[in-house]
Amino acid sequence: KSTGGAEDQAIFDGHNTEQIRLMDEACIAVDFDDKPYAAGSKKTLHLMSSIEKGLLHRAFSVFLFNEEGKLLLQQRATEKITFPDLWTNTCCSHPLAITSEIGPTSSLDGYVEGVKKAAIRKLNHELGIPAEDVPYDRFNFVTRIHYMAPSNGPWGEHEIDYILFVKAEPKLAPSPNEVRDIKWVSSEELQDMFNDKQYSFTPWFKLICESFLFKWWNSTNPDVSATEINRMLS
Ligand code: DMA
Ligand code: MN
Repeated sequence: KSTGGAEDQAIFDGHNTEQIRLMDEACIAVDFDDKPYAAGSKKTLHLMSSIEKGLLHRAFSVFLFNEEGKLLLQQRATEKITFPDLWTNTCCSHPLAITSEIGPTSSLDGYVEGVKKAAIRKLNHELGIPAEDVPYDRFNFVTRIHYMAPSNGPWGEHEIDYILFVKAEPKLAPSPNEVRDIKWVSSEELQDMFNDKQYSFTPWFKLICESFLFKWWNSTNPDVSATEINRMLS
């Protein structure tokens, strides 16, 4: 339990109650080949002490483009325990260790199905996007990225991250506990933000932009393997 002993008191000290509660979510621990083998709490899976022991989990990153080809960015809320206040792609989170989000079959197709359902859930939770504005069939699974990044304090990420593109014109009602600000950008405008020192970005968003995003921009058929796991552990 996240509200337990002295150790929890230390790692959660000063953090937001709702964000502490979300650290109890059951995420999916996976092996090096992205095969799920256990449920693990969001807390356990995001402690660098666990990551240093080799724990890895499943995540997703949504890139939502509008009809004009602009990408929706979010600035993470100050309340976020990991990577607060940083600018990043539309929405990131973790599929939960429940049948509908692990996926109906132990295959990449099954996993992608679970991740898309989780993406619809979190686009609503973080940005207030109604499910009908982002229909399941509008999501394109692009590829998977394996990366590791320390955050502040004891926290970090070590994930197999499913990249999803979706084209939509959604209604938006961002949750202030999750999202501080939002911004629609063209590829050129995002390049300008990267050159502007007032903006700081999450490590995974920087990795994805540097490696792939600018050449994939708004593409429905990006030139990348959908089955390989792109290892970005440098
Ligand atoms: C985690 O995102 C997922 C990636 C790809 C870093 P997050 O910290 O925003 O998760 P959540 O919204 O569930 O707190
Ligand atoms: Mn994570």
